[in-house]
Amino acid sequence: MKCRRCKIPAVIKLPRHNTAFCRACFEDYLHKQVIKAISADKMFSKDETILVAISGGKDSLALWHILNLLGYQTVGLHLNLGIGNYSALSQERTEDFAKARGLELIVQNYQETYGLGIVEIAKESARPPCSACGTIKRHHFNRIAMEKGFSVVATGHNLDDEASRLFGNLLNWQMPYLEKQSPTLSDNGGQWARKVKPLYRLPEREMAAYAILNKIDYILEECPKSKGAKMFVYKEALNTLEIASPGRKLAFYLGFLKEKPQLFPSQIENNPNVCDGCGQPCQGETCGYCRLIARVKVKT
Ligand code: Q46
Ligand code: ZN
Repeated sequence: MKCRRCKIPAVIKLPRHNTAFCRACFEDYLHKQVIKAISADKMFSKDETILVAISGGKDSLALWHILNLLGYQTVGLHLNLGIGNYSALSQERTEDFAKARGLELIVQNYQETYGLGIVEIAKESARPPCSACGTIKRHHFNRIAMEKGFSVVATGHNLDDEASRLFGNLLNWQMPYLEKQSPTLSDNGGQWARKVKPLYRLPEREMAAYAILNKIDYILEECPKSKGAKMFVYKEALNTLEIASPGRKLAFYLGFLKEKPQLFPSQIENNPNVCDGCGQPCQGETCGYCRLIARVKVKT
């Protein structure tokens, strides 16, 4: 197997592009996909400092690596979810990565903030762990960005994450979620930080290859609370389709983005309500985070 561009031995085959690349050409291709996402969706400029949400996994660490390589100013943000050894290891990987590269990192610990970890919060509020976790993560990304004056928050969601979320939203006809799904969520005229996903064009397999080639030391373990999550079933289903028809995953997601303005002419993300409790974007009067926390005896 030879690299299509320079004809030296290839390190990766990309069936969806009917091609193969050596390391240098693969990295060049991958960086261009990130640049394309940033410019097509007007995610951010080099004048801004980007708050990058870092879980300690391959996608977020690789995103941080790429943004710095491309010359963007960044600060990392790690939320320790309080899930035993998994969270301790995630924080360790993130801190080691930041330290080795001299990058600024903010760490927020759920256990210290609430006196409870995400598993206990989910139990007390009678919510599935991932649902409670997602709500709390979103709140703190927004809150920290607002308090520290960041105009943009970037997350490491890749194509598999976005396509499987779209698949789940369609299977369940979740119209409000479909309307909100986008690689860029508005800052509502500077009221909040913009939320962006610069890896949305890149599948998990390519991000894993990139992380390994760049010797990024990421956490290999899956979160113990992810077991049985529907999202993994949707990812599997899309992977089966991708094998039968390479490129299907990206076409599915890009097709949605193309049709979205016709499907939802007045986009909700450009006109959300403001939560009466915390001042963050929400769809009713009180946001999901404030409703969740009201049900849990957390330290204040
Ligand atoms: S960290 Fe949180 Fe994920 Fe763990 S509890 Fe679920 S949502 S699986 S990305
Ligand atoms: Zn709120």
